[in-house]
Amino acid sequence: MGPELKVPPIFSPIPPAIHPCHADIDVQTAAWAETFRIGSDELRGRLVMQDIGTFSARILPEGSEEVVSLLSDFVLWLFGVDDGHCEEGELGHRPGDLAGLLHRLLRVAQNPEAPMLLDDPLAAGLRDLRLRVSRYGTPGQTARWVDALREYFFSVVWEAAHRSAGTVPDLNDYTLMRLYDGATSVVLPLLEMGHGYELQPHERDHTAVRAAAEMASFIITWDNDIFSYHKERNGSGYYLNALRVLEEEHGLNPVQALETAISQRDRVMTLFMRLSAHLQPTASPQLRRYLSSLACFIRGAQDWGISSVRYTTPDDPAAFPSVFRDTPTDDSREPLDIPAVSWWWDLMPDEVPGHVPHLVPDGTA
Ligand code: 3E9
Ligand code: MG
Ligand code: MG
Ligand code: MG
Repeated sequence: MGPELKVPPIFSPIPPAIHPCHADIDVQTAAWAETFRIGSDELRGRLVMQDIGTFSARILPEGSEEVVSLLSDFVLWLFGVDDGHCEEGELGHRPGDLAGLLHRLLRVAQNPEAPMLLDDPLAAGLRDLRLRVSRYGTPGQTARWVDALREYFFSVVWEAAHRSAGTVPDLNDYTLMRLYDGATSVVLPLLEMGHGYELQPHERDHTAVRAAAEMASFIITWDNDIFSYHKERNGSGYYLNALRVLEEEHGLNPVQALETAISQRDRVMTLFMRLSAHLQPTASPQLRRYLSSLACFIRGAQDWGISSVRYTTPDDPAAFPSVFRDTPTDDSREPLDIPAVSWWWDLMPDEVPGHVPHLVPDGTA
């Protein structure tokens, strides 16, 4: 355990917002976790204190109460998998066995009537989540949610391979893994359901729109890596986050790694804002809502990240800011030197001479 790392105020150009029902949703999610007995008694006892309902209320501040509640139960369930099996459980060191269990869970998500994992609390919780997803989403959105779970599961198996070998991936591999293993992409279908619309594939799957969603995932997970570094580094097991990757890849100390991670997320944040503004004028009302929900997701994760006891760890307090700043530490328009995502910067017409992306259904920008 090294000296405490002080996190400075982080750049956030997005205003905070919260659903008025946040307190009720926190209480309902605690009851849901108890009904389905998600995680061990000890893990569940911790999760229900972490304001996960409040987090969901920040992600969908104007969403329907039923979907905010569904999202909240789902995020708690995800922590049941991520903490319970991957980071604190034995399966997290056995990628093959973890892949088997996750495939069985996927089958339950896809076919809740399948008589599988009948004594497994996570499977029972997932059946309930799936029924509610199909109540508030279309068949297409439900299928999308199952596919997103699959990509999250695939990435945590990759992460488990590193955990079992005690290795740290390079920055490019870590960036790619982190677009999925932070479980951000599984939340995306619920952003649509929360407002009762379905994005048309020619918009949702347009390269620039997918890139905006990926940028949101990058920012949310880099912010998580910054705010969870204290909990993760001081925990007893293997941990993997952007700061550790930067320390290993560039031989940085934690202070330098923090500075680098902040500059990376600032560059992506400024690009996200520019790309969003560029897409807005030609976007459908649904796409405008979706882009705004991505922004709420980013800001909600920030507000939750600096305040939940999950990260502040009152018994061994993290050194967190209480405010955000309104200017980036790095406003460079140069792409990050990370091949998996450097193409994001090609999407801005005024920044790449002669290149004009607009919303057309060909999937290219
Ligand atoms: C996040 O990474 C793990 C996810 C499974 C948590 C569930 C949260 C969401 C779906 C919303 C996305 C929010 C984030 C990433 C804060 P990690 O580093 O294991 O999370 P931890 O809380 O342990 O730092
Ligand atoms: Mg994790
Ligand atoms: Mg974790
Ligand atoms: Mg973390």
